[in-house]
Amino acid sequence: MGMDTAKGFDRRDTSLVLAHILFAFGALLIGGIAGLLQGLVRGGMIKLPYEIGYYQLLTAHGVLMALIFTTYFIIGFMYSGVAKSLGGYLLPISRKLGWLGFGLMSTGTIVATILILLNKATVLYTFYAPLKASPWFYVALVFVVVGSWMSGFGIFINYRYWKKVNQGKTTPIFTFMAVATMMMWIIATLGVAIEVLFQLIPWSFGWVETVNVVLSRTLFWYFGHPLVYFWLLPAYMCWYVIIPKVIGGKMFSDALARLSFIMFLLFSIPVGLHHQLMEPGITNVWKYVQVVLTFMVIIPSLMTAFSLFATFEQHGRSVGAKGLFGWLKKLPWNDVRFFAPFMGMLIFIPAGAGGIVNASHELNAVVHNTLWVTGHFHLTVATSVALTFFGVTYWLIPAMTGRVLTPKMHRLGIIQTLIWVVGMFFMSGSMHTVGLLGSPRRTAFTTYQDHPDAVLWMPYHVAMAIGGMILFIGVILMIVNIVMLLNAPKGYTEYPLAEVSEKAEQTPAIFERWGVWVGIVVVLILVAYAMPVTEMITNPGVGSKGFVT
Ligand code: HAS
Ligand code: CU
Repeated sequence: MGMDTAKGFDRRDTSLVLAHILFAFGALLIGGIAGLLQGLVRGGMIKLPYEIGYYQLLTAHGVLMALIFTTYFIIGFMYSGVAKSLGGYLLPISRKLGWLGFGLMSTGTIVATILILLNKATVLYTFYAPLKASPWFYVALVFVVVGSWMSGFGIFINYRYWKKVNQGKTTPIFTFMAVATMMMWIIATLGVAIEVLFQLIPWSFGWVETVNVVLSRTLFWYFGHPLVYFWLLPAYMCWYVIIPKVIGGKMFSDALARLSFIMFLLFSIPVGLHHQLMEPGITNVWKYVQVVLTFMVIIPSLMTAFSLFATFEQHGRSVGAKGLFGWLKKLPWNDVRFFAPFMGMLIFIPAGAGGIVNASHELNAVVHNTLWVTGHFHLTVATSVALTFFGVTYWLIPAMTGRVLTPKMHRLGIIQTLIWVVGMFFMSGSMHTVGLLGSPRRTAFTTYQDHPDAVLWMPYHVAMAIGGMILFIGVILMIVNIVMLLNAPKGYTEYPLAEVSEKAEQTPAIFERWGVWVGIVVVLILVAYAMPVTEMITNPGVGSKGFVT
């Protein structure tokens, strides 16, 4: 049935995957254009024509890059790996849910993008109240979220079916990780769904006059923090399961990898208040509790770093590496499937350290609402995650289309990666530095009446724009690479899923007792959120009218 042996995949699955991946890169291109322009505006280098606003571009950039590019890529990647690891094809019902999700998300994306371009939704990607968008923008967001749920259900159903036919067997790790990530996603999106349905939609239609701002932001960050792990975990899936195979080695430990995903499921959600440390109206105790939990969620990333070093070293030594760092030489530096994600890992070390700075209450007072934070997330999501997704693309597209990755493509991919890293060094480096000097985020070009502080900031803003220009070249080269991949020579490209090292421990069966984990998540959420949210509802203060920029 439609099984294409040259690819080892069902044609109907590959078209579902490709639709998601190509849509993702379309969003990256449009979001990249917005990013370039806003960088140049902020650097004082251009003025926007046709009454296009800076904040309008900033909204388009954030929504298309951070929300749309990521979500489409992630769903496409997960469906491909679930199909591969569960026997080569998807259940028909899962495939249908995947397409239903794609349709709903695309409808939402198109409507939202049009509204942003019409300047009817200039509310940035966090759509904080009291900034008010057209109600249809929020309705469009509901389509995107509900669409992603459909794809999540598709994965769950396929997984349940596999479990039934393979009783007693341990689920292939790729699918296990996809299930954990989607569970986290669904629990997390409940928060934003409540915010949008019960607060923002009634308020923007004018059915109610005011909105409880603190509550809306808390519901947003209940979702917004796990959102960043929804981006990160698929990158970790590549680091844990794909990269060992690409370098010719094995996974260091199956159990450790699964345990880290369970820890992400447990600790990703009850930590959103670390985005609201500087906000009034939330008792310090609850900020403290959530900062402690934030430090818990750092642990699985440290475990990941450890596993990766172990994988690299174990492989290096198995092929004869000597000395403390000899294994470094054994890594396949001219293989883009390795090189791009590796640069992502490398950059995640300073990126994660920056996150730990943010999470520390006193230091947060220094960096909050400055360009430092913008620098932080351009290293995390826009470099560690994005470069990993690019690295996946180089083999995923050929594997889906029955084509091969040529040496020339490897070279182009490595050049693309280097351009990205250099552009980000300038852009994010300047953002971090000028953020420490106090330059605010979410601000168009201004000289602040030539205040001495602002005079100091200007060179950094120009360096940011130069980095942005380099990055834009990186976006264009990535799109060129994708077009070339789609036209690469025909042939077989393997889907690289690693095996586990013989030295690894057995995987405990408790890891798949989802009921237990979800139960603990619910308890943690109640501990972290029940009291502060109750306070916000019973003592709402004065609600805010909407503001439109
Ligand atoms: Fe963050 C703000 C805290 C991780 C994204 N973050 C943001 C925002 C975004 C974002 C988008 O506590 C802005 C939201 C907005 O618009 O307002 N973040 C953290 C912490 C972590 C963290 C504690 N963030 C991420 C990730 C993101 C992301 C991941 C996207 C993907 N973040 C914050 C806080 C704020 C914040 C506050 C609010 C700031 C404010 O005031 O507004 C941690 O998860 C980080 C843990 C990571 C590590 C690194 C482990 C290293 C690894 C690599 C190993 C490398 C190898 C290769 C093996 C501890 C795994 C090396 C090989 C060699 C040979 C050397
Ligand atoms: Cu966070």
